[in-house]
Amino acid sequence: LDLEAQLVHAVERDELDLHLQPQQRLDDGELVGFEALVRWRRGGELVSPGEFIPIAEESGLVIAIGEWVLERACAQIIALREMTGRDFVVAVNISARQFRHPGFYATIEALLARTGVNPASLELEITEGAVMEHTEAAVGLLHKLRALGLKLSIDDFGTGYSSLSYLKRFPIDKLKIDQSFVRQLKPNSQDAAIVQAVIGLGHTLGIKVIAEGVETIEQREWLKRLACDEIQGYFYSRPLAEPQLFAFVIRQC
Ligand code: G
Ligand code: G
Ligand code: MN
Ligand code: NA
Repeated sequence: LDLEAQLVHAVERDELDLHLQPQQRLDDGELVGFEALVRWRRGGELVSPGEFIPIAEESGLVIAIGEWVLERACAQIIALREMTGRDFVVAVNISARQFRHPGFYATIEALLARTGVNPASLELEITEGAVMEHTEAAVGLLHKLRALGLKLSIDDFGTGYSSLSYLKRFPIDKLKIDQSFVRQLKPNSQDAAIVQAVIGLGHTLGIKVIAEGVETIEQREWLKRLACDEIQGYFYSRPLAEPQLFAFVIRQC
């Protein structure tokens, strides 16, 4: 059976897991949120979302998988709140097709009503590609989602066809600097110049900036010096499944 045929049953057979990768604020070192990353247990092997999300996107299965992810993310927001008394932000990756799906807004609205989560605890990560096509509709939708109280971020910032003008028109809370700019980050490098420019641009527009793929203390220190707001990456923590996730949170709180 090919991946697509098996993926059809992944949700109903309970083969998906949601791992959460912690995000750290740099000025005080606080744990502030998480990115939700889906995993597929296919038979005995773990299939990476880099492999199956494009198939899900192509076939339309990404709508059902995306709803499952949103549902689980809200359940985790509630569980984390019960455990710590704090509201953490959980960021969910929204694929281009999911974002453009006519039922997307209604799905989000119903989810918030049903679960009762604080909307400010749910962040939607959109890629530049998803918002750059059909710009008028995208702008309208982003404003409607923002009016619900959700957080919005641009994922993989700098790798797409970034048009800087959209940052002015889109109600964005956060830019996520792609890991490709962080990997070889060192003082006086080209990547450092790009990262510094993105942070300056974000801050000028009142947008927070998080750097992804931070693996070393040197990268973290350099980002802190550049006034980057938050980091995410193996240096702080890998994406965590449930028992490790709750242990990590208890250690931080
Ligand atoms: O966790 P990992 O590095 O394997 O993720 C690979 C890719 O899959 C990343 O680009 C990530 O954004 C994407 N991805 C992970 N989880 C989800 C999800 O729930 N929905 C969508 N649309 N993409 C996801
Ligand atoms: O496209 P997106 O930014 O959503 O993808 C995030 C992906 O990056 C996830 O699949 C996650 O597993 C991976 N990731 C998270 N932290 C690190 C890191 O420090 N180094 C590397 N190489 N990958 C990371
Ligand atoms: Mn992401
Ligand atoms: Na990213």
